[in-house]
Amino acid sequence: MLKIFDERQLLHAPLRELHNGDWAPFSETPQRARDIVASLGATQTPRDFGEDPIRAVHDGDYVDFLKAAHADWRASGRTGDAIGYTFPVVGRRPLDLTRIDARIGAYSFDAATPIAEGTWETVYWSAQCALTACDQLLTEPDRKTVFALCRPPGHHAGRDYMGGYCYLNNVAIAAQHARGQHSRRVAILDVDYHHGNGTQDIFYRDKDVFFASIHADPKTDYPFYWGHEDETGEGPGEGTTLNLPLPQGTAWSSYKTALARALSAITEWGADFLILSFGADTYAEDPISHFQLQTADFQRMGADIAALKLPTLIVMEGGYAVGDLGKNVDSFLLGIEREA
Ligand code: SP5
Ligand code: ZN
Repeated sequence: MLKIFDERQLLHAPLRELHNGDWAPFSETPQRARDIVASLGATQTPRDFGEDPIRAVHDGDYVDFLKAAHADWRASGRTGDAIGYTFPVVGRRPLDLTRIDARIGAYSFDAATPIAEGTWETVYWSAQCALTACDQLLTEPDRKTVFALCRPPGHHAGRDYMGGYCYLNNVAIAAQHARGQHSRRVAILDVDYHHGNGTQDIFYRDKDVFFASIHADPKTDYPFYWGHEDETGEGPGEGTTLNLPLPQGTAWSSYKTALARALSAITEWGADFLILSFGADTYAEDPISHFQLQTADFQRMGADIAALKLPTLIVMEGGYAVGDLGKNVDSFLLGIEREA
């Protein structure tokens, strides 16, 4: 299986995040990607598609903000990573605010997503990674699956906001490329422990992209405000969003039932291209999550997904059990390859 990764994705390394009322070490570390790379074998570097496909999903002012935010932070006399502390609660009037704290709050929904010196370069190459993998799958018909080792992850990022360690929405950027350039009927399946609120938000009113997510119930888990069962899409997109929240403690025996539901919804909808938001934070030993999947369960998950026989782009999202991350990704890819 072709695997895409770029060393520049290691540059972004914020020190800390606000969590449960206190500072905590930043969980989304470069070591995550190193751990996966170490067990993947050979990877290829991405092509450079430029900013156009990024700007096809994200608002231009948000992208401009991301590129300049760290320098703006330093210019206002700060040290360390740029991080917001005030967020507009309801709606965001187009105010002409210049202070970095006002702007960073307006473009983020949590204080767990700092901007460090190498952040733009890292998120740029992470997006190129998804685009390259997607393009290979579209242009080389012999390929059934390609893995994009995206880091940082992307599924919490919306058109004009960051959050949950995510800045650019890698799967949305790839989905837009697949439908825009290649007229594909795209379904996105999100199996990260956390609900993919950014992806949902981007396609919520879109009838041509199906979004299904299996995740920890937002009544108890981050990101709290999205991912509830009654969120099913809006306007023309009504019925093209499927949320399957599961309780903390969920193991494979009940996870697989939800997975089967998501997969049959994708089949019924008539997708001809599948993009997977793959998070390994459903693992029993994940330090920030509360499901009970074992390493061997990822192989089962991969096999069930590959049984759809759709061209499948696998995009890395979360997973924080450094040390076991590589073997969990391997187990998943093995399941995909054996069945494909
Ligand atoms: C992509 C993804 O999996 N994002 C998850 C974001 C979850 N943020 C809320 C939980 C934060 C827990 N942080 C604990 C820090 C200890 N190092
Ligand atoms: Zn996650």
